[in-house]
Parts: sequence; structure tokens; C-alpha cells
Amino acid sequence: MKLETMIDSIKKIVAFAKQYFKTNILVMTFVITSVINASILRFFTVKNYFEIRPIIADLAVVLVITAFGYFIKPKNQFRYYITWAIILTLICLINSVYYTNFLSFVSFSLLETSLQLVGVTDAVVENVIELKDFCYIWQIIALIFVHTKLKKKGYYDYVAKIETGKVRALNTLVASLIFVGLFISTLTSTDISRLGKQWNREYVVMCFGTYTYQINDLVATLQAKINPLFGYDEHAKMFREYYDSVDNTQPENEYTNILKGMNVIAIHAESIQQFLLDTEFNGIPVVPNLKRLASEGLYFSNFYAQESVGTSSDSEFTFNTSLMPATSGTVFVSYFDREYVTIPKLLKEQGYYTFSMHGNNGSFWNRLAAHKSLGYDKYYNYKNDFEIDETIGLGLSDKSFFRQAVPKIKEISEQYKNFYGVLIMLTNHTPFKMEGHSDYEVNYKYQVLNEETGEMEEVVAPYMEGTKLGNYFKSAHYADEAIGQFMEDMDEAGLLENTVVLIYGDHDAKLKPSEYKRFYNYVPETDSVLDKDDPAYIDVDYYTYELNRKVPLIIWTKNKKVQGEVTKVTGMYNVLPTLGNMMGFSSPYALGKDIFSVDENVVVFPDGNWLTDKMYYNQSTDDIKLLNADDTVSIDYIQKYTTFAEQAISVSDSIIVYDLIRKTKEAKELLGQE
Ligand code: GP9
Ligand code: MN
Repeated sequence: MKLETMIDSIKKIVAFAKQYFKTNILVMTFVITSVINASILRFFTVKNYFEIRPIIADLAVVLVITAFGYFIKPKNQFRYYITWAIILTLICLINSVYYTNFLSFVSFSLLETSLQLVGVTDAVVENVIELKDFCYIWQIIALIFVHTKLKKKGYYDYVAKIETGKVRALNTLVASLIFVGLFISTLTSTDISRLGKQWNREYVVMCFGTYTYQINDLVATLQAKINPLFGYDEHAKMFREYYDSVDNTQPENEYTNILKGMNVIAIHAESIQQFLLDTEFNGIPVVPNLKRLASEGLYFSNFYAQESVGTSSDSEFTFNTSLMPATSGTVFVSYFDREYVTIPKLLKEQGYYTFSMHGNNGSFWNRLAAHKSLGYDKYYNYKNDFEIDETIGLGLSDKSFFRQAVPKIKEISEQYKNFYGVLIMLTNHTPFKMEGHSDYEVNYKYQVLNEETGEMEEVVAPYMEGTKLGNYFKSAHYADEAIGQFMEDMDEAGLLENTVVLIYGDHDAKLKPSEYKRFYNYVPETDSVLDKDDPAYIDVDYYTYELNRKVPLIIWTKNKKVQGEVTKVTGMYNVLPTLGNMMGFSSPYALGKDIFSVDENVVVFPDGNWLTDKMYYNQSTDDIKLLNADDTVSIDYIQKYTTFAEQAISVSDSIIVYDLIRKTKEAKELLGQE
């Protein structure tokens, strides 16, 4: 009896499945072809062939689209699914073409500027479209083919008799939700944060699939368009009031115009932290070249990058504008099309040719569009301008990058009287895996007496090998060698005579406090780490960690025009006013000050924390850390800078979101003031 019931049930299920498949042929063709197309796109681009997660994510999106098709009468469903098939095919096709040219995925935010970009950048290589870019069209052909066959067989009339659209729609939505749930359960916090920031588009596609990427991109693009529609007056008022109260004209001091008329090469030193300059292993400094350049030039030893989620791109932005990063999203991705007063634009007014160079995909951080908007005449990038003869990590190795950059700079110097160029380094990027490219030894070696032989013997304490911090030292050493080689090549090419070389660390290495704790508390002789209760134990608390995130800033000239160590706290937003005073330019919108014209400087961080020479303020806990325990600060002092920090962040964000610099310019032009 029991067996009979079971067989009966199985028969019923099989019959139901048969009936389901028989009456869902068009729908299933749509679902399967859509998921296959999204997978083909990944196969040709990011190449994560065997990842199941993006397939689940694509399936979930396609099922939601499918579900709504059931509300339409069967004989009209084809129109619905073919429309979607065309949209999805186009998404794959356009992304495929975009990837062929830019090695990244397309963004709705680029729609307005993309045509213009294609015309003006050198990013479009000869083969604009490849044959494989068209392979996605098979989905449309397949759907038309299946539809024609079904129509001939009277399929739609048959389905109309038995289909209960609403039930099927609901069932499909539930199925989609199950896939969504399944997918979400596999996500890490990094995955979610990267989806939110949308800056690493390859990563988002690899993890979330093609369709979720595109939906997310649409939402991010719309958000950036919608936000400026509300609250304009209030923000414009705050902006006016702030700039009415500050004087940003070029100050007069001993540095005024000292570097005027010189060329500038700025090196964006990826993840180079300041403490590297004070660290050595077995008597060999981690970054000997940076140390030397720091001692020969003007060295800011308490300099902070002020970056937010836009990391490298935020630093580039603040460096070039003296504004803070965006409070939500990133300037380079969502607000690149606003008007900003920037170093390249200000130097162009003095007749400079301006350029940037980088050994990673041009579209990474949306630089193709953002650099143009910042005022660079040309962005030399990756395969378009460099021969990829050595790859480490994300792209072209720093040594090859610099080697190839020098002849390009030479050519520029022969064509233009003055130039300003930013060289964005890449190799010293997390996870700092050097795979045999650095022979720097990060383990302590010391001598002990061998009692048997009576001779001194070398002991190696292998405590840093294989740790992230150990890898960081090796990788930073490589980056330093690359800088050293670049300086030599520049000198040999005669390019240092009238050139200021400015080097800044773009942000910290984002290493965990535990890495430092182990490093500071290791005892080589006993091959152990000090216990927390040990009196000699060095703790890395919140403030120690935050203060240690500082990066170096060096302004160097061959003839030592500027020299010395600046120990005052400084931030990335001080660069434009400080360098500007030395070179004869200024921005009326700078939020930072010329460091040589202020008695006390404050560095504001994007999260509202701030730092002076006296204290660090943690805004989330409303707590402070005095840098010198004997010092005192008043409530008014804390209040004054907390207010300034809030003001700087809001004013900057208003400029970014509401495009206030452009609006102010337009209003002035209208009034005939400029
Ligand atoms: C990417 C490189 C690194 O091209 O500049 O970016 P980051 O991850 O440091 O922001
Ligand atoms: Mn970076």
C-alpha cells in the first residue's frame, strides 16, 4: 500500500513536471539563453569559468523578469520576452565591446560622456569591435526560432487553456527569492562593500554576475543624478557663507614662487606608509631611496592622505583639488563630471602640458573620464600606451612602468616648455605578493656563539616571512627600487635639471593591528611574541593605529631648492595651497592651507575625525587623544576644530554633489563679473 502511494506520488510529480516543461518552452528558452549569455560574457572577460555564484545571481534576476511575463496572455508573451532578450543581449554585447576596448564593464554614468570620450582619448585601440562581441545575438535568434516553431504547433492556444498566470508568476518569484537567499548567504562583507562602491567593476561582475552589476550601476548612477535635485538652496548658502569667510589668495612667505616655472613630476606611491622610512632589517633600510630623497628634499613626516572609500582615486582627487572625498560613493565614479579647480588646470593657465600615467586598465576607478575632467591633457595607461612586458599583481610592474615612462616624458619635454605629470604606481598594492620579484630579506639575522666549535654563527629568525606585513616590506622595497631607478633614468635623460619631483603615499597599507602587534613585540632571541601583560609589550590601540596610517610627502629638486623636515601635521588637502604658493597658483576653493602660512594646521578625515599637532579627535566616540600627555586642550579648542571638520566635509560634498563651482562660475558670467 505504502509503495503504491509512493509510486503514485512520483508519477504525479513526473506528470506535473512534464506538463510544466511542455507549457513553459518559451519561458525556459528565455531563462536559459539569458543565463548562458551572461556566463559567456564572463568567460570572455573576467574568465571565472567555474564560479557558481554569479550564475545563481544571474538566474535570480532573470527569474524576476520572467515572473512578470506570466501576467501577459500566452499569445502576447513572446513580445515581452523578446524585448527583454534584446535588452539583455545588448547589455552583454555592449559590455563585451567595452571590455575589448577598456578592459572593464560599461556604466550608465558614462553614457553622456562616452561618445565624447571615444572621440578624444587614445583609449580606443584599432580593433574596436571583435567578432566574439556579436556572439550574444544567438539568444534573439534562438527565441525567434522557438517562437515560430511553437506558433506553428498551436502551442500558445494550448497553453492559454491551462495556464494560470498569477500562480506561475508567484511560483517563479518564490523560486527567484530562494536563489537570492542562497546567493546572499555566500556573500562576504567585502563583496557587499564592493557592490556599494562599484569601483572595481570586474570584481562586481565576477561575484554578482552581469545583470546584478548593471542594475546596481543603474541605481548608483540615478542616485548621483537624484541627490542634486534636493536641498540645492541650503547647500549653496552654506557654500557661499563658508567661502565668504575665508581668504584663499596666494600667501607671501619664504617659499612664495620659489619653484615657479619648474616642471613637476608627482609620484603617486601606492600604499607607501611613512613608517617604512624608519624601518630596516639587518641594517638595510626597507626604502633607502625614499629615505635619501626625504633627506635631500622637503620632507613632511606627519602627512596624512585623507582618503575615503575611493582610496587611490580619492587621494588623487584631494591632491589635485584640496577638497575632501565624497561622503557617499566616490568622486571618480559618480561625480567626475562636476567642475573642479585643480592643479593641472591651474598649471595649464601658466602654459603647462599636463598628463597622468598608470600601468593598470585605463577605466579602473573611471580614470579615463575622471582624469579628463580633472584637466589632464592626456592619460597614458596600460595596454594603450605601455608594452605589458612584465605583470605583477594588478598590472604592469612599476619597474617596467617607470622605464617606459622616461622616454615618454623626454618626448613631452621636447615638445612643451613646461609639463606637469602624475605617475601612479601600482605594484605595491595589497596583497603585496611579490612572487620572486623582491629579494629583500625580512627576517632578523643575529650572531650567536656555537659552544662546540667556539665560532660565531648566524641565526635567522624567520618570523616575518609569509606574513602580510613581511610581504608588505618586500613589496615596498621593490617599489622603492623602482623609484630609485626612475630617478636615475630621469637624471640620465637630463630631465631633473628644471623639475620638481613630488612623492606622496596615497594611503596606508590597510594592515590589521595584529600584524603590527606581532612585529613590535617579537623577540628574535627566544623566537616568541611578548605577552600582553609583559611590561615591555607595545600595544596598538585605536589611536596608535590611526596615527600610524600616515604616509610620506616629499618635495624634491636636484639643486636642493627646498629642504628640511616639516613635522607639523599635514594632509593631502594642504598640497595644492602649499605647492601652489611655491609655484604661483592658488584655488579659491581650497579647503586646506599653505602649511607655511598657518600657525596650527588641522587635518580633517572623511569620517569626521581630525588631527592637530596637539590631539586626535575620534568623532564616533567623541573621545580624544593628546599627542603629548602633558598638554591640555580646552573644550573650545575641540569645538572649533570639530565644527571646521564638519564644515569642510559638508562644503566639499556640496561642491561635489551640486556642482557648485560650475554654478558659481555660470552665475558670475551671467552677471558679467568674469
Ligand atoms: C588601481 C590602483 C589601486 O588602478 O590605483 O587602487 P586602490 O585599490 O589603491 O584604490
Ligand atoms: Mn592606492
